[in-house]
Amino acid sequence: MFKFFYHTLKKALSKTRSALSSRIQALLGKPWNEETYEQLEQILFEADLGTKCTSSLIEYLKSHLRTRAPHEIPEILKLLHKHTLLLLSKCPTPSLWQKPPHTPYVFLIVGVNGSGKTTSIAKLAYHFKQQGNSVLLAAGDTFRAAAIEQLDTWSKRLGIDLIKSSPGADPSSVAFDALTAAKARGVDIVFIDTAGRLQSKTDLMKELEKIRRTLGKVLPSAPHETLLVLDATTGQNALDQAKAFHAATPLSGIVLSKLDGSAKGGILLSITQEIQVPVVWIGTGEKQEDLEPFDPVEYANSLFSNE
Ligand SMILES: Nc1nc2c(ncn2[C@@H]2O[C@H](COP(=O)(O)OP(=O)(O)OP(=O)(O)O)[C@@H](O)[C@H]2O)c(=O)[nH]1
Ligand SMILES: [Mg+2]
Repeated sequence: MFKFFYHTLKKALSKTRSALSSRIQALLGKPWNEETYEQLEQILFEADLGTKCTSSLIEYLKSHLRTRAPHEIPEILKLLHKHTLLLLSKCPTPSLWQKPPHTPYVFLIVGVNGSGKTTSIAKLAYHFKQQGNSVLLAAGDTFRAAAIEQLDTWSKRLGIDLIKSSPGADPSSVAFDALTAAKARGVDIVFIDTAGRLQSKTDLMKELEKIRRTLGKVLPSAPHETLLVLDATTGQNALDQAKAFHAATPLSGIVLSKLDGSAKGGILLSITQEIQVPVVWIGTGEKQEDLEPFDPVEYANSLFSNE
C-alpha cells in the first residue's frame, strides 16, 4: 500500500550510526568495566539520546551483561537494539491510513521558525494526494508575504488548492475559511500552515489555541491532528521545543525533519521517551517525495547495526 522505501531512513541516519557504532566498536577489546560503561554512556549521550534514554540503555546493558562472560561488541549492539525497540514500543503507535477515518480531516502544523513546517505540509499533501485523497492547503502563516507565496508555489506545483488571505490577516480567519471551504467542497484532508513561533513566547503559543478553537466552531472534532515539526539537526533544543509545545497545545504526533543532515538522530528516541508523543513522519530531504512514515524497527537497525 505505501510506496516508501525504508532504506532512506537508514541513509538519513548514516551520520548518527557512524558516530555511534564506530565509537562503540572502538571500545571492543578493552576490558569491560565501569570506565568502559562511562565511555559508552558518553557516546550515547553525544548522539543526543538524552539523559533518560542513556541511563535506561546503560542500566539494561549492565543487568544483562553481568551474567555473561565475553562482552563482544555485536552482543552489546544487539542488546542496545533490543532495548531501543522496547523503549519505542511504550510510546503510542500512530495509525497510518490511506483514507482518513472521517472527512474533512484536519491537520494543524506547528513549530518554531524554519523547522520545516511548510515543506512538510507539501510532502504530506503530496503523499495523501497520491493515496487518492482530495487535499486543501491553508496559508495560516500570514506573518510574512513570502510564507504565503511559498505555500502558493507548492500548491501550484502539486496541483492542490490553497486558501489564503493577505499578509497580516488573522490566522484563525484563514483556518475558518479553509475548513468552511473544505466542508462545502467535500475535501478529504486539510493542512493548516502556521507561522514559526518560539516556544517561549506565550502570546504566540496562545494564538495556536485560538486557531484550534476556531476550527472547532466549524467542525467540533477539528483539528483531528496537531503535528509538531522538529528540525533533527537542532538536537537537545528540539526536545525543549517538544516539551513546551506539548504543554501549550496537545500534540498528536511529531514530524522530524532534516534527518538527512543530522548526526543527532538519537534525539528521536529521547523525545518519544520524554513526552510520549510518537514520531509519525520523518523528513529526509527537500523534495516532495522526501518523507517516510517512522519505522521503529528500521530505526533501531539503523542506529545499532554492526555492519
Ligand atoms: N535537508 C532537508 N531540508 C529540509 C527538510 N525539511 C525542510 N527543509 C528545508 O528547511 C528550510 C525551511 O523549511 P520550511 O518548510 O520553509 O520551514 P518552516 O518551518 O515553514 O519555516 P517558517 O515558516 O519560516 O517558520 C527550507 O530550505 C527547506 O527546504 C528535510 O527533511 N531535509
Ligand atoms: Mg513556513
